[in-house]
Amino acid sequence: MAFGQGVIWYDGEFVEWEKATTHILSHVIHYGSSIFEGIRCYKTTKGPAVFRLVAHIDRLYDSAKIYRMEIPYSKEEFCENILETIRRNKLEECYIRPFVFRGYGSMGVNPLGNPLNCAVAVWNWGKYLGEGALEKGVAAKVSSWNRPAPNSFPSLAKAGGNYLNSQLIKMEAVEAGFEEGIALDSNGYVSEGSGENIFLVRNGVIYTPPTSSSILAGITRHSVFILARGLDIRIEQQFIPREALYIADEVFFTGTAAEVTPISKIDNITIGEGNRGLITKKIQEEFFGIIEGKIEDRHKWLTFV
Ligand code: PPE
Repeated sequence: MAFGQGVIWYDGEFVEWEKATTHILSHVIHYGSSIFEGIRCYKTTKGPAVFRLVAHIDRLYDSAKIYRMEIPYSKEEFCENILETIRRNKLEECYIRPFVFRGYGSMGVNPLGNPLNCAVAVWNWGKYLGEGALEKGVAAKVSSWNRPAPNSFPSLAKAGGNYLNSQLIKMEAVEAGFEEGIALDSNGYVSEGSGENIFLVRNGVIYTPPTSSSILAGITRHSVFILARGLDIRIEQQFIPREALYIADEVFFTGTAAEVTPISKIDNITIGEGNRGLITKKIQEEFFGIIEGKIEDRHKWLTFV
């Protein structure tokens, strides 16, 4: 099913794609009041399987809690709705977008008088950072836009409004001829990409910014921690100064959409040899091995559809 086709689960019912609409005076349209997830379903040798479904649903409910949204379904029901949406659309692999938003009722910043709407859409979504990105890597630019300061926009909530900041980062990068932007936190330390977490490798050790650097606590990021430990590669969370990126042996992005994508150049400085590094490749092999069903799913990351 391509983007624009099939059925969408919307407030407890399956509706045709073009009928899944909301009023233009919905709260979310004016004030960015939504929370969402991005999940991938992969075609494995044993049939379609969703990667880390429970972890994503837990994060959705965490985002809801931060924004005082009472989702009227249990986590189990939400998971089942996702699986059923994939089945009804007869997809072997897809991107899954569950979301919850403040709907139509009243205007004004106070969201509490508006209904909460819930939906799940699925579609085929190819390579996020372009064809060949997983092998060759992408060029990135340190953004002139920072991530929000602590206690401004909560970065641990995956909220629609946060993505205005991401859009500024992405547009600046793309208009300057780069595939992606890398934002610093409000103290000037490396934070993350517009829609990805970031890792660097130096002298055989992997480093990534801590959650206190205004990052989204990525589920792919968490998976990399577990894969690295399984490979006996040391991995540390620490504040990362911008210039550490330039002198790293390898740098890579992680995310549901971006998966594990090497970064070959930052601010036109070549990283390492300028191609996918050895540790990045090892992490990719483990990651893609598990999601394709070629390596045993020893961490129970797959939910079969
Ligand atoms: N940081 C940000 C800001 C972010 O949006 C994502 C996911 C991540 C880190 C990585 O998180 P995780 O997917 O749990 O490993 N970005 C989602 C949205 C991308 C989009 O363009 O839409 C995604 O990858 O699905």
